Amino acid sequence: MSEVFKGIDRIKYEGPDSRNPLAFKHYNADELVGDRTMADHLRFAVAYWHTFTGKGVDPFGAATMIRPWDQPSNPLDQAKERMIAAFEFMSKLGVQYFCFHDRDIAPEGENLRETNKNLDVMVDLAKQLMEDTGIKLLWGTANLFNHPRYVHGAATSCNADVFAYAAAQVKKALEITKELGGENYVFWGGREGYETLLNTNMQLELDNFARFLHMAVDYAKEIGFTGQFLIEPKPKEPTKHQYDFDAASVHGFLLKYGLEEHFKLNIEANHATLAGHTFQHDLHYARINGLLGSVDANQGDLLLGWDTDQMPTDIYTTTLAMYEILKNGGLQPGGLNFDCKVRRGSFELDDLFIGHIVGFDAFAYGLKVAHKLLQSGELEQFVENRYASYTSGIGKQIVDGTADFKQLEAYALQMPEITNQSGRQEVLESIINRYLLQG
Ligand code: XUL
Ligand code: CO
Repeated sequence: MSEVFKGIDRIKYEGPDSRNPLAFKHYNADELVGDRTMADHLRFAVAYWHTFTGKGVDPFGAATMIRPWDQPSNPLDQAKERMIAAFEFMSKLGVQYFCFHDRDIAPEGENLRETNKNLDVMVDLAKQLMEDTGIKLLWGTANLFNHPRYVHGAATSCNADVFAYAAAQVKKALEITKELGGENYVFWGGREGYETLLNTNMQLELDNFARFLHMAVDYAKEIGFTGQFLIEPKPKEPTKHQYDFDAASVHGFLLKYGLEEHFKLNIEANHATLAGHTFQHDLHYARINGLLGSVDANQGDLLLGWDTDQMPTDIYTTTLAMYEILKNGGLQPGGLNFDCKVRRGSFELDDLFIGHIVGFDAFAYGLKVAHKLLQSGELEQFVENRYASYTSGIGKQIVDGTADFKQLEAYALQMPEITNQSGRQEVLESIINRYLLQG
C-alpha cells in the first residue's frame, strides 16, 4: 500500500515555544534527564487496538473513523494494509514500541486452526516490519473478552470448554509474543468477574483463574519465554465486578495462590480512578510492594463513570505518575503504553498524531518536573520528619518489634499530654505547583 499519512513527516522536537500541533514541545527523545535519555525513561508504546483497529463506535453510534486501511477487501488483506499503515504511523511518530492483542492484528478464521494460521501470516509481516523500522514489541496479549464464547468469562467461565479454548489462545499468544521478542506479556481479565453472585461459584472461579495463570507460567518456562508477566487491574467494565479489582486486591490474589514471584502489575490510570483511587495511589501501592512493572497511560473524565481511555494531557497527574516511576527506578522492561484513543469526534488521520504528541509531551513535562522535585528532596525531607517519632525511643521499639501492649500501656500512663503537628498539605501542594510552574 502507498503512503497513508500523506503530508506528515517524521515528528520533530521543536521546543516549548512551538505552535506546530505536529511537533513535540517537551518530548525530546535524546535529551538527558538525570543519567538517562527521555526515550529510556519513558519507553512509549502505541496501542494497536485503539489507534489502528478502533473505529469510533460507541453504544449509541456507528463508526466515525473510516480509515484508508479499512476499505473493503478480504479480512486478511485488510489486516495487512492496517499493519503496514501502523508501522508508517509509528515510524513517523518516532515511537520505540507497540503493544497488541492477538485479535487486533489478525482476523478470526472458521475455526481455531484457521485463526492461528491467520496469526502466523500476520506475525511474519510484523517481524519483517519490525526489522525494517527497529520498532519493538513492549507486550503482547490475548483478547479473551470480545467473542461471544467469552460471555461468562474465560479462565473464570462456568464452562470448562471455554477455559480450554482460552488456554489454547493464550498458549498461541505466548508463542507469538516470544517470536516477536516481546519484552512483557499482559493478562487483563476483561470478563474475569461476575454479573451476579446469584449464579456464581466465586471460589471455583478464583481457583480456576489461579490454575490458568500457573499453566501460563509453566508454558512460558517450557518454551523459554523470559518476558515479564503482568496483570492489569481493573475494577469493573465490562463486568459488574472484576476479580483483578485494583493493585491491592491483585497483590492478595498473587500471594494466596503462590504466584507473586512470577507477576508484576500493569497499572492503568483510568482503571485506578474507576476503582476509586488516584493513578498515583495504585502506582505507589505497586511500587512499595515491588510490583510496579508497566503502565497503561491514559486518563478518564471526572464527570463520567466509565473507562473513557482519553489521551493523557493532565500534567499534574503525569508529574505525580513520573514521580512514582522515578522512585521505582524506572519501568524497564515495562514502559508507558498509550492505551488511549482520540475522541469519536476526532476522526481525521492527523488527530492520531496530535493525540499521541500531546500525551508524550505531558509525560515528558511530568518527567522533567518530577526529576527536579526528587532532586530537591523537599517532599522526602518533609515525610521523613513527619515520622521521626519512630526513629528513637518508644517509636523505635515499636518498629524494631521489641515493644508489647504492656510496655506501651506503661509508657502511655506516664506520658504528658500528646502534641501533634500539622500535616501541611497545602504547603506541600504549593511546592508541587512551584515545580510545575517552573517546568
Ligand atoms: C481495557 C484495557 C485493555 C488491556 C489489554 O480496559 O485496558 O485494553 O490493556 O487487554
Ligand atoms: Co489497558
